[in-house]
Amino acid sequence: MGKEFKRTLITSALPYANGPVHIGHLAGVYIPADIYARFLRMCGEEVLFIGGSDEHGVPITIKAKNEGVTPQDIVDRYHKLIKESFEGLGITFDVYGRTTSETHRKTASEFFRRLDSKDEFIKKTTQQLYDPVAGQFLADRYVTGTCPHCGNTSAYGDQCEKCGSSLSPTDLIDPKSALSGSTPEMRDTTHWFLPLDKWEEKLRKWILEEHKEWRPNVYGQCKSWLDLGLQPRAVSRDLDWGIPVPREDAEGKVLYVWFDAPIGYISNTIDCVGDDWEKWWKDPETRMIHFIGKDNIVFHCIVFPAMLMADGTYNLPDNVPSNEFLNLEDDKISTSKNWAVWLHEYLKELPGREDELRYVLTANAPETKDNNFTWKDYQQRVNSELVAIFGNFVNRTNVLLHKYFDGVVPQPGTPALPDVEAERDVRLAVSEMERLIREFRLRDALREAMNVARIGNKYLADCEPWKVAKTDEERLKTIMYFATQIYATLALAFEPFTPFAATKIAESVGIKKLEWDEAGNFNLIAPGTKVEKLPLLFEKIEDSVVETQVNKLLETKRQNMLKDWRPDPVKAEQSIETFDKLDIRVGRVVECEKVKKSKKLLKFVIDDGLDKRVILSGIAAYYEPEQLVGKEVCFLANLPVRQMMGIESHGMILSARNADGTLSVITPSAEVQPGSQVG
Ligand code: B3M
Ligand code: ZN
Repeated sequence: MGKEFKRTLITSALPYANGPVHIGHLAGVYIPADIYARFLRMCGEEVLFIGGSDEHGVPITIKAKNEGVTPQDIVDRYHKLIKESFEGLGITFDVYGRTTSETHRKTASEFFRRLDSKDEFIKKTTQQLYDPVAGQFLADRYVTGTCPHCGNTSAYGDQCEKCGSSLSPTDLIDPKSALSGSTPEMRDTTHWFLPLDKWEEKLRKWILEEHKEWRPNVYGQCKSWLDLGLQPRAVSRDLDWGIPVPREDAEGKVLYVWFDAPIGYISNTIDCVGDDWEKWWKDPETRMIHFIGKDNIVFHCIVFPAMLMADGTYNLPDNVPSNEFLNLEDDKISTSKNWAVWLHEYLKELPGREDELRYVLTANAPETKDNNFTWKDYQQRVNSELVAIFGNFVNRTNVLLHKYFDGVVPQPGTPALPDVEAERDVRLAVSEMERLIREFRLRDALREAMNVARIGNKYLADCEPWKVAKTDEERLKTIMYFATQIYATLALAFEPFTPFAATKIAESVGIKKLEWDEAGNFNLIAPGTKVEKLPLLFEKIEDSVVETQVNKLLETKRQNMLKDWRPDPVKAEQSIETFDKLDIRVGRVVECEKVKKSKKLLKFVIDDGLDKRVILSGIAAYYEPEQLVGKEVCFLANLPVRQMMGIESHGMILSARNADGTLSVITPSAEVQPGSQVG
């Protein structure tokens, strides 16, 4: 703090290339990192924004195994998909690399070798879980079991997703192999460990004393790790997917994914700038910012810094802005349950709405606590904020300028009080916005950007140019000149947040390069400048659009219910005589209609072969009455008569209750005479 920096290296967590990215990733990491990068670039600062895929580790090999393809197939597929969808959302990485690249293999191997040659590792033989059926050691996610901290029965060998604890496979209670389901046994294996305890004091001083400005969630997590005391951590694994440990006595061992992945930031820097890379990592005048999600805090604040300290030639991160989690419609986002809004699907299904997603995920960012994304809130924010405030001011100003001055910015006269006040308020808002971005308070910063549009709307409402137009041409010129300055300032204020809209505004006034120095400059657009007509910046989202998305999620819920469903246990044994007492028959539906004032009941008239009988059945939610007329159904004929909604029911129509709770009427597979016995 207070230190002057020449340049900023921004990293964003490398997503595992084992699936597409979703709104949780975007809100937590990529949108904030992109906002920050765009803002610093607009300030003319030297910036490098690093992204890329994390292509090693057990998440990849498990996915490959499930699909019966190679890990390489998986990472090739998802690297491409993720990279393209980030581009679609306007995330401006300077490089989007991959940890299966040759540069990375070399960089990570050299990093290990250097630490090894400085004797920074401990080589140790310990007992690890081994799956005798699959014939391999069970690292990380290859083993599941009960979390010793919270009792979650499906914790992974490296982490409990319920309570967030970071675990070792041997911590798990009642471990099971994810490969074969078998109970693992203990076997000896040798690994290389980084003694984190050696760096504990240094880490403690660096974080707890020198970085009190870090977010409370980050600082707090680091403090509790440090207070528990650090242990040596294995940096190798018994796996066949990863970077081989560069030692002769390490056959069959690869680098642990959390050892190689952060080095990926370095490799991707090298891929981006070549020989110049060291200035980004080693020059003390460069500052490094890691954007991550909260489950990655320990790796970025403790483990990776310890690796960098062990090397001794690198900078440490200056800040690690980490977000909490985003839930979706009140449930935890889950890749395995397909409970997510996937970026690649969003881009396809809601084309042209990239800014909207960026906006909503920032306005609702989980910066200080877990937050919730709902489609209702999405619609509400787009319609009442983007459309009604930002879009409204921009479009009104553009239209008025064309109406009165053919789109040419007029020469202003002497400013009046509302003009001076608007200018002052806009300046205040943009300087607040800058302060907040620099403190990584992006939600609040976005609010200040929106305030610029609010000030604009208030300015137009107060000055009423549509009235002044009839009486005072000179005053009208001044008003429209000032409104145009606010209009152009909005391009600057929104560039980090909604870059597509910002570009449109900038292009309409002929600004080629947005420079933050100009924010709040009320001489930004000179009189005589021709402002191009602008189509509506944002359009209202109709109910049907969000309904489609909500229905998609409901369908996912249904699918998950079907997947998780188990039949009830079989009831107690009964004799055939008991069964024979029940008179089950086939009848033909002669009439069927809804029962008035009842949501559940349908009234049937059944031809039972002897007579017609009325039966009520609670299946109105699953059938239109017409669908059933003429059908043959099975019914229980000898139940006592029962009154429902004032109607007598003479029996019960048999139906099966499906796993999702829906009911399906039982019909014979071929035509049968009404009155036939079932049994
Ligand atoms: N791939 C973990 C994750 O996606 C991991 C991040 C690596 S950052 C170096 O949560
Ligand atoms: Zn737990």
